[in-house]
Amino acid sequence: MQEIKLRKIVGYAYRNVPFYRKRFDDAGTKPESIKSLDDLSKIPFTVKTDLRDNYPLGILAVPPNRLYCLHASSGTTGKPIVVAYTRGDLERWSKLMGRTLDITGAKKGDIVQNMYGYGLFTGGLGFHYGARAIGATILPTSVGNTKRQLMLMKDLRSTVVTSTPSYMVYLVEASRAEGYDPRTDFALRIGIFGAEPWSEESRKRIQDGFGLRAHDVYGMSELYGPGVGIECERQNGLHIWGDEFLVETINPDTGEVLEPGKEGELVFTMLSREAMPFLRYRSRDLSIVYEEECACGRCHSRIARIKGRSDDMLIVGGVNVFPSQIEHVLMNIPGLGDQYQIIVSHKELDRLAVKVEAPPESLRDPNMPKRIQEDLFAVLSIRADVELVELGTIPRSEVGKARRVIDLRPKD
Ligand code: DLL
Repeated sequence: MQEIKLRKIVGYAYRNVPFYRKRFDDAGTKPESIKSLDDLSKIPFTVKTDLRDNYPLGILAVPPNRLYCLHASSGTTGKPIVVAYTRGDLERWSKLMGRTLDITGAKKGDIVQNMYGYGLFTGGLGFHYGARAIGATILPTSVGNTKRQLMLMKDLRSTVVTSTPSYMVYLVEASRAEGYDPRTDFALRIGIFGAEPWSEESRKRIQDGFGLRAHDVYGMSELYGPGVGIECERQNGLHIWGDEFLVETINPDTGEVLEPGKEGELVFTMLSREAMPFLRYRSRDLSIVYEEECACGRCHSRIARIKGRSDDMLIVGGVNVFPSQIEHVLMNIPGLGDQYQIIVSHKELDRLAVKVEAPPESLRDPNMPKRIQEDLFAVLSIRADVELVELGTIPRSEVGKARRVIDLRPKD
């Protein structure tokens, strides 16, 4: 099935997307030469900056009037990347999300409290479609408003919860502070957490705190959104839905394809995406692919929990932040120095702070920090604490460069 779909999608992308036609032609690869899975490595990679270079919709394979939906996520500079879905894409994604919920044991009769953000981020709507697909009852609380989340979680007897893992770890303590006993006051039995890296230690805190089973879920906007991979009840690696995604690992420096079992960067080929077919898309996420059958009996191969990134993208409270986006904003504001520092910390929740050098006139300007904060918010959709400091005060290394990113978050 994968080979049939691969041949079809390669021909489709070549015929319908000038970007792919050029890529193939430049690489001297004929679509007809992709016959089996062994030929996958002949296909040139696609990368995030290809989306930026073709902003907003240059990689479309269908006329714009066939699009049913658009989402967006962080680009590497001022503009986001935009991803598009036809009606068929939305149906496929909904089915995948239904399966993603089903594998965790969620079913009709469950109340799914969906604490992922609704909007341009794919998390909220992705899980919404999935809950609809399995006939569960959806409670679309979206992000934030902790008191209300907890009140509804208790009063409506939510049984399944979806959110970033860091927010759920926070809720363990926040619920106690609000006077709840998280183990007895709530009816949660399943939690589905992803969109950012987390650890076994966080899993334990969530599971012990709320008395539920916590599943890791992986995805990204370019690959529909959440639902690319999900842990089954064995909680031993995330199954990648093999009828929709081919997964490879490569050496991030050389692009060389690695054997299963070796750690590298994950590369995905979508097998049926209509609006925006992604061929050999470099995720920049580091992991390991396991092809052995899982003890659950499913034959969809698995990946290990994401180990990190092969680029400098930060994830702050589930939101993707590229240091280059922050630089782009700062450089577009007149009256600032060119040295800055990005400080990420964690106190209950993730926090982002930006320190930037400025000449005396700007230091005296009372509106400057607010303006920077607003411009950063317009690009990142998160509020950063902004501090202006005198020129020359951000420490430089011996080669004269400032250390741009300081991540003070505990590793667990
Ligand atoms: O984060 C989609 C998503 C929503 C996944 C809800 C899971 C749950 P993006 O905003 O495009 O999409 O960010 C994608 O987030 O390349 C990873 O670096 C990171 N990421 C996603 N899931 C995990 C995970 C959504 N389970 C980027 N563990 C990806 C670690 C994750 N990192």
